[in-house]
Amino acid sequence: MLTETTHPDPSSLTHQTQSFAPPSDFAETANAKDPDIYRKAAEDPEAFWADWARRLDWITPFKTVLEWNPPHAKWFLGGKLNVSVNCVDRHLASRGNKPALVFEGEPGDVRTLTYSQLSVEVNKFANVLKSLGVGKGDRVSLYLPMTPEAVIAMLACTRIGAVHSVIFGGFSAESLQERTNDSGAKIILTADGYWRRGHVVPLKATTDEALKDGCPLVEKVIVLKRLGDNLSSLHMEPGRDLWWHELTENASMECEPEVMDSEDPLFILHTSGSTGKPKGILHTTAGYLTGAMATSKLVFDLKDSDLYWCTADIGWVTGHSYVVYGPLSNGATVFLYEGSPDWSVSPDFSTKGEIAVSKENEEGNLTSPGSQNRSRLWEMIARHKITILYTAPTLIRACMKWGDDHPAGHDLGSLRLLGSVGEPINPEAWLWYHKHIGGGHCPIVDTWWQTETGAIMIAPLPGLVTTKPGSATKPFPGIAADVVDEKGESLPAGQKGILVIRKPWPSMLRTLWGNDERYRQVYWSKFSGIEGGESLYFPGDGAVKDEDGNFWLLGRIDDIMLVAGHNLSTMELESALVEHYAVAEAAVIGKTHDIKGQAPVAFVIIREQFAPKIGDIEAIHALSAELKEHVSKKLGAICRPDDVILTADLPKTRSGKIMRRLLRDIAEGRIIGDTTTLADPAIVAGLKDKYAGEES
Ligand code: 6R9
Repeated sequence: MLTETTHPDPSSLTHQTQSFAPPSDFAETANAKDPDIYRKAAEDPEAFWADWARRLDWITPFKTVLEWNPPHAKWFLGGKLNVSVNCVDRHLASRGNKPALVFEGEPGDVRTLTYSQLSVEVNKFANVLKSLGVGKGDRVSLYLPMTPEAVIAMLACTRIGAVHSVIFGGFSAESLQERTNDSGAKIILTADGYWRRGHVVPLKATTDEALKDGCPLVEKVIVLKRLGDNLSSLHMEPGRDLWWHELTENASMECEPEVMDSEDPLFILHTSGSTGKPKGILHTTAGYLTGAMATSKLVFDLKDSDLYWCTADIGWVTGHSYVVYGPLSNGATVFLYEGSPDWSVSPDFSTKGEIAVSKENEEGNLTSPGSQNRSRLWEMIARHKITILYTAPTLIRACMKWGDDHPAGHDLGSLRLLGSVGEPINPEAWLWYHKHIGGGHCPIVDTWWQTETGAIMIAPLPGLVTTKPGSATKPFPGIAADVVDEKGESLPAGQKGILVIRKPWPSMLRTLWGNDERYRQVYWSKFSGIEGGESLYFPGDGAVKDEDGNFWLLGRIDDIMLVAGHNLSTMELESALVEHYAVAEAAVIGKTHDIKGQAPVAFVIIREQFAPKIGDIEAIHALSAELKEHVSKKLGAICRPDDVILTADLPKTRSGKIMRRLLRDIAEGRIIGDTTTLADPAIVAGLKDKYAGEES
């Protein structure tokens, strides 16, 4: 179905005229500078991966590289190792005094932990877990803020062979309960709360709610004191709840690392998926770490001198692979930030102690006095001299909306590489990022991958690959990505189709926790009717290759519209809309249409300086009409949206992905389904009223 037509206007997405060759000074010193890496890895991917795996510290070397019984892969069989040893201990001799983590809290408190200090904390906390009866194979729920303790806790689990399951600190009690029960964790690690836009997110209170008759297996809760002594309402359940600092105070600084098999489980991470119960993605030890280490080193070009910042929360896979395991296995220095990108405490308040800036307001809520600060990110980059920034298109577009002045007012000269992840980045945002953040000289790595893939799959090697705004470019060496039709046949350049991975790779998910049948069905059944189809991994994304072999991701297959017989990806229309000077962000969906099958509907956020006044119906209609015309001119009349709705906000998940399913529900007048994973559920109600009022 996807392949009946080619692009209605081939001059749009894949024919971006601009391209950016790696700057020569960057290329000369890049970690990957031999273009032969691609050919060699393609000829013998197993040898390529085995070579990377050998760069880990092994207790017993592996004997067999791969055992592949589709859809089950085992990598580096016979090998024994420990992840915390690879992320901490092995750097102690050469990098003991090098910072491993540089942390800044929202109130402005800064903490640095060297590799030696990290080692002490990891060993101590591993002993704490052990003393509470946690051992190899046991599951542990982490419901923590973005403080160094989150990283310490993850590494402590790996030290004793416990399987961590991180639950994003913005999720509800219900989500915490569901995920904790699904993994069967008997212990939850949490904090009293954390700072977000000057307010406290009360993690412990939410944990209590989740535990109220809800998690029968949970025996203990360890509580980190992030907020100090000011939170009067905190309840500690005797016999169940324990303070982190009290437990660690006298814990031993030495904890023998557990000897783990290559294929022992490392972590479970739930992804929501578009419908139904969250899927518990299972990653194992050696393959995952090999993938995270190799991709960090080559895609981010990590050097010992870098201060690297990935803005993702550890609640997402990006936080697992590119805040913790990838950079630390490479001995890098990682920057961590607790709070919101547009907030600062007022300078009148000292930031000496962690909590010096906090006070309880009249309602008894803890607040930190401060105000909106849309320069916060750039201030931190300038202050700490951050060299690599890896973030999401949603944040880049928010910064575009806030205006160019914020980055312009700060010295971002320390930056040398920029990255993007989470969604397709539209060329307009890519170019803005390149110019206003990267000063025109930083390569941008647009990285396509998934929770399931464990590590980056499609992205440029920044010293080798010429980038084009909007394309994730080439599969990482050793990754056999392709674009195919419904029959699994490879498609030529320019034809839109389904992205597949033809060969197993080390960091691939091994199964869905407790549900191998669903694992087969979701990822491996799409092509099971054709010969060899059971070994084609189906990620659920659409893509098209260009003449140069670059991959252009088109969003989820579900987000591809069939308009009067033409396949249009929502991504292409969104990209065209964002090219209009007045548009900051756009989300397009296909709504059912009697004649055309589906008709595009656009929800558009206007840049602040061009936004019509509320109630100025004439101006609103004129701008909507102009935008319809703009899309029509850019992509062809077939793409003209039936409706353009101007809105202040879009429904997004906590990780910034637009929930198009909800927009479809709104456009088709359906009752809105599950909104629990939304960052702000109120947006949906507002949009629903708006749509009913403005539909033409
Ligand atoms: C790492 C992460 C995975 C889905 C994936 C795709 C979308 C991620 C992208 C991208 C285009 C990119 N996606 N990166 N689409 N270009 N650079 O985001 O994992 O949360 O599991 O989401 O995100 O649709 O299938 P996850």
